[in-house]
Amino acid sequence: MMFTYAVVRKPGPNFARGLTTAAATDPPDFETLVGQHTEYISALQSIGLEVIVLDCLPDHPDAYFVEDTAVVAADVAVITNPGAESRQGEEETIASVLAEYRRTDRIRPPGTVDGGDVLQVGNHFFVGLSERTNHEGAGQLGRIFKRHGYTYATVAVGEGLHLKSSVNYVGRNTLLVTEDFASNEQLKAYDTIIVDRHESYAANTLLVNDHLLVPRGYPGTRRKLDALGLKIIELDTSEVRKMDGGLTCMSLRF
Ligand code: CIR
Repeated sequence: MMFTYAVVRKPGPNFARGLTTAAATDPPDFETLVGQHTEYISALQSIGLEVIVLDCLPDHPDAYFVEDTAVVAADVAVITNPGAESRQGEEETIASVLAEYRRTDRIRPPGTVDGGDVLQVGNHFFVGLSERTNHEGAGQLGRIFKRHGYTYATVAVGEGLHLKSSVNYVGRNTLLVTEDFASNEQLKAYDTIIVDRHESYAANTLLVNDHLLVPRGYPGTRRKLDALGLKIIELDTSEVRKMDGGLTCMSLRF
């Protein structure tokens, strides 16, 4: 999968009012976040992507995490119905952007899907069943994929917010996985790099063409990824992490 475009959204001053399970930590610092967002955009541009930057949405603090609102394949963009009530409606602003680049389809209620639960590896999609993505939504998505010639399988997401909080494709037929997914039967067709438990956040690593974007501050995972021989860009995601986000959910690539 070679990407040409990325869609990102500016963080809003309301960012800290989004959903998070990290209630005990300090709230995100807005200025630091803006700096991290700018570095993220620069990294994507340095890889050669054209970055489309959307304005923040005053009514949706989590709209920054654009990946949850759509799944973009080579020939179709599926607009999701996000699983958290406070996030429903974010997808409308994404739909109009993606319609310029792809035929679009939709996940319809009672189906819910968050894009963070959808991992594409070649012509195959793994769809995580999570607190955000339900059976009905996964089924709708699977039927759309099938019509477009893809295969798909559901994966139970026991731990973590989304599938891609724990499992990501890092090239060379290899998945980067947390210990919880290390012996998952559904993933056995791939080699795995297992992230140590104390670094499990680093599983949220993003393959963009011939580069890996890796969260800064996880040296054990960095060493393991070096063995793949890809170019690595480390990025600080400290403020995004405070809202349960990571490198994958900060953009939509296609
Ligand atoms: C949420 O709970 O919806 C946001 N605070 C974080 C979403 C992160 N998205 C992702 O990992 N795909």
